Amino acid sequence: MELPIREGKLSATGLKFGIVVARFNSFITDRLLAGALDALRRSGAADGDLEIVRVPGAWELPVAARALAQGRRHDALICLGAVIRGDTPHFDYVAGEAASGLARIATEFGVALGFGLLTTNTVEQAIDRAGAKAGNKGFDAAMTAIEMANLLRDLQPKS
Ligand code: INI
Repeated sequence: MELPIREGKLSATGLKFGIVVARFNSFITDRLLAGALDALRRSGAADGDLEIVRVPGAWELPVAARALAQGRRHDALICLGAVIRGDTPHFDYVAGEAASGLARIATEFGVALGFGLLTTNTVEQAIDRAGAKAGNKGFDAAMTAIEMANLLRDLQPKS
């Protein structure tokens, strides 16, 4: 007997995306954005269905994502930022608040949200995850957003 497994397909055709990008550490976040756009276009998204919102830093990602979620114009959100550890505890506050704020929005609004926030100890680790040795976290976040948008649509009660 075939098991009734539900999983989201990886097609972005006809889906609308809101992408929130932090400007802080833009030499990294620009690469994350390029990765996300590459994933969306290669999966069938049209440029006219993409809305890009820039915010000062990762700490501002949740409030902008919340505004987009409230607008309900998008099938999925993708949030991109890079928090790199310095010598002070600032890192923990920015990274922690950004991550928990985004998780709260995803669950509260039931919206597909690709979490593309890098939290690294060094600049080199961030570079590696923004298109160098360890893939591109922006690309991965966009693919997750596509899959979750399709899955959540499929899980909606049928009227
Ligand atoms: N914002 C980041 O996106 N990454 C960081 O590494 C970072 N550090 O290290 O300070 C950072 N700080 C700014 C923060 O996100 C807010 O924009 C700022 O505090 C103004 O509210």
